[in-house]
Amino acid sequence: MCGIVGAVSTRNIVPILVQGLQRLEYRGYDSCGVAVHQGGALRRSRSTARVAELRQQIDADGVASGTGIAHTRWATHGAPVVHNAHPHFSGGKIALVHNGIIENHDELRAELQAKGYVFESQTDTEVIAHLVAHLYDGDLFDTVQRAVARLHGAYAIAVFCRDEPHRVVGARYGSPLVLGLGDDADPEARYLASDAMALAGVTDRIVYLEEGDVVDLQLGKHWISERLADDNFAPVLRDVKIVHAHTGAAELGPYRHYMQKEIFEQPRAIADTLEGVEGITPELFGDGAYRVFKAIDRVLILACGTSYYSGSTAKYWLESIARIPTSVEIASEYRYRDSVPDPRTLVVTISQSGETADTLAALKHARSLGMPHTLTICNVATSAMVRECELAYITRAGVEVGVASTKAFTTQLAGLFLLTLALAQVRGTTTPEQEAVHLKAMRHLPVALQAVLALEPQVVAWAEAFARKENALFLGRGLHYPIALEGALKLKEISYIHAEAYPAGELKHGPLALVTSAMPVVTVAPNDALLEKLKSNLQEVRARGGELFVFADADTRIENAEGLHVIRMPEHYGALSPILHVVPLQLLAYHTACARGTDVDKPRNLAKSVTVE
Ligand code: HGA
Repeated sequence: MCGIVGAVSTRNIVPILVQGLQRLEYRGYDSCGVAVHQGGALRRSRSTARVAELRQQIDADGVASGTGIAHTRWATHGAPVVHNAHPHFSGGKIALVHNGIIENHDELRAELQAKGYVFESQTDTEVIAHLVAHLYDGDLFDTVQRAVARLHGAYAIAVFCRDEPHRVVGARYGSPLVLGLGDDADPEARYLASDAMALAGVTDRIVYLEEGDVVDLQLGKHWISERLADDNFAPVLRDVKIVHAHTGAAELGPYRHYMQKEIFEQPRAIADTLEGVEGITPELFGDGAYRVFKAIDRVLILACGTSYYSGSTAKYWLESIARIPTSVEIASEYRYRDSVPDPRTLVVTISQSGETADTLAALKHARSLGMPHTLTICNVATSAMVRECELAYITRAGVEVGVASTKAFTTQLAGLFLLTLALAQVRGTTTPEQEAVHLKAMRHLPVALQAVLALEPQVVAWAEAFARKENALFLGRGLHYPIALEGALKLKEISYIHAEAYPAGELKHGPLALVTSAMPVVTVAPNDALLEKLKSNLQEVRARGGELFVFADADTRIENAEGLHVIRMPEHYGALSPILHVVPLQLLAYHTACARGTDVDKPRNLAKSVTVE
């Protein structure tokens, strides 16, 4: 999603700004731009093409300076066209980039228009640029503090003023922003970025700004002010952390797309995630986890999208193995719902990036309701989510570039299974022998996943048929119902085929009406306690002429027949079976999308880390 980079330095910082944008590119964006302070004026280049094209445009325009800001935009207000791309200017004096959404933009726009400000875009962001220009009193740091006090909604901003060269001011509330300090090569430089990854190789000295902070960047110095409850600001010191951020620059190797590469990386990602897990102990989740696990008797999982489905799978594990009542909620719903809090709840958030705006807000909401015990399953150790939660399990999926999540999902499942076993241990619902059997099965997962990945050629054959469809149904039962949901989501996200998932027992309560010979029905068929029930559901589909595509465990005795296509999975893998069964669904979505010729790694309208509400 949107990215911000900003800098002040004695050298030309445009290459660093552009490189920063390139590092944030994989998150998805629809336009990009850079603005600098050059020759006593504001200059900018903006584009709806890729950052590589923006770089050429910048070179052609001769944009160069020691003061500048840059942005990748994922439009929320106003179409993805050049005049809506950031940076936005006001009066040839203020240049500003913004991540987030300003909720009172209509009211502010009316107010500023009445004062004579002319708007050139349809964005909510432009109101901030004009507001800063309107309030400007010769001191940008002070002005921004007064301006942000008028904003409702979420923002990370970077702004500079024509009248104050070598000064950039940043502010954050609800969207992430970090300050970077110059390294030995350029000690006077100061940087801003929405993610430390944008500054990888430029500096590893990072200050994570807190909610409400405003930061002043000047050559060789910086100041931070925190926002107080009465909307005044007070100077504050924030720790400098040494952060070895990944560059995100992963090589494609023999793969056609990052998504394919990431599907095939799952055995390694799971092995890395389990590395160092010598046995099950609450401390896998951080110091003090035993005390927390003893103090709770419910679990509330908050997540969005694919992470919501990993949480939905974990509910089955937590209730059946750890015998702990668990609810799973979509973060964007929970944060606004009038719910009944229970202080003896472990609030578990799940997010690949750890910056998902809705999940962060849901976490804060849960805490504000009096639920202090929080744990996150997250792929980014330096993220806001990890910093905000009492306990954490960091998955080691590595950088995930494809917008459609794959290895992040399966490693989340691995982390959630460990959580189940740790809670089961503390609650005495598993014996040491049962725990050892589960752990052994987890350690064998990388090998088991390899066997599933070997099914790719068979999935490719199915994908040809799928590519001609416009609708698909996915069925699963029990633990594999969330896997069917995830399979349908993958197909929607990257192939744009309309897909819906149902627990197979629900078919006859409505969706069976959709089944004709034109409707492929994908079924997840593990050899578990519900197999015979599932077989009856398959009969219901066949009886209506529906065409079945079944991923069946070896011992299910579901055989190929007229209108019934079977891909044989390995032996049933017990409680961990969802981690294996999701893989062919990822492959099916991937190869169907390839056959339809879509932009697999950057599907239309979607972004990687969803940092706006
Ligand atoms: N609301 C602004 C910024 C959008 C954003 O943060 N996207 O991730 C706009 O629409 O330009």
